[in-house]
Amino acid sequence: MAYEYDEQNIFARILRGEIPNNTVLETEHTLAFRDTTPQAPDHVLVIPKGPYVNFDHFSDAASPEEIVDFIRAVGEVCRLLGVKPGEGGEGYRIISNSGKNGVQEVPHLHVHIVGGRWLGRILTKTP
Ligand code: DGP
Repeated sequence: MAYEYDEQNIFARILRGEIPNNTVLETEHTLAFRDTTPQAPDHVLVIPKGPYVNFDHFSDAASPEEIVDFIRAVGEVCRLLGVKPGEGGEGYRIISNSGKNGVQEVPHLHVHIVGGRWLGRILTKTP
């Protein structure tokens, strides 16, 4: 089944400039901005500018240029946040929620980069 992209989702509206955002990085194909409900001192969302619903959609349908730009942007945001372990940072976690079980709230691909505090183990058994 093909993905249907909702042009009215909140990140599409951010990309069209209809809603303000706190930009951390913008490249040709990618935008990174601070999450409005941060779960840690560093909490940045990285999104492709193209209409992709989630990570597997992006993997299937994006061009090589978009994919390289996006992945490089993720690394660059980690550098800008100062969280890269190889450069003296304390580390970070990348999360990309998808669909119902992934509890995805906004249906436009985004990865969360979270850091600035100890994050605990990746998953708990709750609820
Ligand atoms: P999720 O789809 O569950 O992976 O998370 C969506 C995230 O998007 C959530 O952490 C809150 C954030 N968010 C929702 N609306 C806005 C918004 O208008 N601006 C920003 N910067 N973040 C938003």
